[in-house]
Amino acid sequence: MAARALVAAVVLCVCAELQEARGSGGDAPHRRFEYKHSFKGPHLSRDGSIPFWVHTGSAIPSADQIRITPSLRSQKGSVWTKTPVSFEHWEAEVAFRVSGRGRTGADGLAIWFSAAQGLEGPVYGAADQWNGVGIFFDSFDNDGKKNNPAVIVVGNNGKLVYDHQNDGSTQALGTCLRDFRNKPYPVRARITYYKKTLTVLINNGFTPEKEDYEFCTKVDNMIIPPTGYFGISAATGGLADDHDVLSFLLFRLTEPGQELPPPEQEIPKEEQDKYQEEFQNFQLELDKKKEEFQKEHPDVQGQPLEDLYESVSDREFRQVFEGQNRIHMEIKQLNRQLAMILDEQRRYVSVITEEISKRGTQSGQVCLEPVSTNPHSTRINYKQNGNTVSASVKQLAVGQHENVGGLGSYETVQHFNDIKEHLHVVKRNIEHIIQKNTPKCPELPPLPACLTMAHFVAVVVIQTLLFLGYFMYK
Ligand SMILES: [Ca+2]
Ligand SMILES: [Ca+2]
Repeated sequence: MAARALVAAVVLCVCAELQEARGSGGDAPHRRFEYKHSFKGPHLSRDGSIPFWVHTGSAIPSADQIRITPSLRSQKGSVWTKTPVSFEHWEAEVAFRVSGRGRTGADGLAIWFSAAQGLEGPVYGAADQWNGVGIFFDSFDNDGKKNNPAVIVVGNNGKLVYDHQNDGSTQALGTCLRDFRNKPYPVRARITYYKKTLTVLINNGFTPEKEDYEFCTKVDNMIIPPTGYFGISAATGGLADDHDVLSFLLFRLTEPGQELPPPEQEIPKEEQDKYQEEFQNFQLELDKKKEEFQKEHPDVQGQPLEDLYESVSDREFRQVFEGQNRIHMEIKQLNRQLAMILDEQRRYVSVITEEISKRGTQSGQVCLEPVSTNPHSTRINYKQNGNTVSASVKQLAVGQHENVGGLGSYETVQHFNDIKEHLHVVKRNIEHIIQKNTPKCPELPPLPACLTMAHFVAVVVIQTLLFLGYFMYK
């Protein structure tokens, strides 16, 4: 019940906020919702009781309404606030339905503010000789004046006996004719008691518009007890209607400029404990119902309904997750390839280092074969620059070694650049040394002369003579 009460309170508070907005302009009084003197669906009642309210007679609370009387003969029922109210100004909004098969119905419904709870009696199911005010929705035309259904306001100081036979017409402080039976939407009554004036507005239930109120009646200089109980009662007679109340919302009114009353004190510990117990019972019942559902539907057993379908946000999460997984796999693949490349490089470097150190130990100096393929070049001695080359290669090896240890992407790239630079240094050194120390080709000794001028002239002369002789012969 506690959970329900709290839910109802939250729902009602939202309504109250909306109502506040309505009443916040101009000279309108400040409205504050009073959940302890109100009720409303959809969790109005769960176990047959109404939080903060008592019910008697034929009244049957359900989740979304209270049936004050069923459409049976001679029924009486009522609901009353458990605690008295002592607001100087107030406003009550009541939504109800009066429905029956007959063209006329009976008896009617009453909204009360009286000094005592009129738990049972002859006046629309509540006690007569009340001290306060009753707003009656009289369905049945007892006096035959064809002026029912009607709304009448009757005040009482606790001594007056209601004139039922005349539909209270002799006692009415205000009245209006309204047919409130069998309407498509709930009928609503807004009763305002402000500055000793009681105003009744009626929404006739022809439209779903909740604020569609019409003026019914007004009573000036209305004196009511400073403290009293709110109640709703109903009765049937020979004819019978269903009298259903959907909500009762009470607002405390405060004049503009007046200090707002202090907020309600905290819930007493006794009530807190009670609510806690109710809440636990509610949870147990819920678990029980879940089990029953699973037994009845074994095909979805162990599989909560909400897991059967993927929501939009779930799908987005899944896609992001899958995308990240793919990126992760790609990075891993790249990492593996990089490791292979680095491994290969390390092998080359170690071969070079080995070779250099071997040569170094052989001659005490670092010597390398020239890179050039010039057939004339001979062995080159890198005596002067050997140390630099060796250092570079060693550094290269160290860098390479560090690389293998840490394969972080950025560091790896850095190391690669380092290696590249070192290799360039090595290359430059080698080129420099080659340029500096390349030996020139030895000059060849002059070949011995095999043809003298005299021989040459003699041969030419002989050839000329032979040529001339040949022509002469011809
Ligand atoms: Ca009547
Ligand atoms: Ca009448």
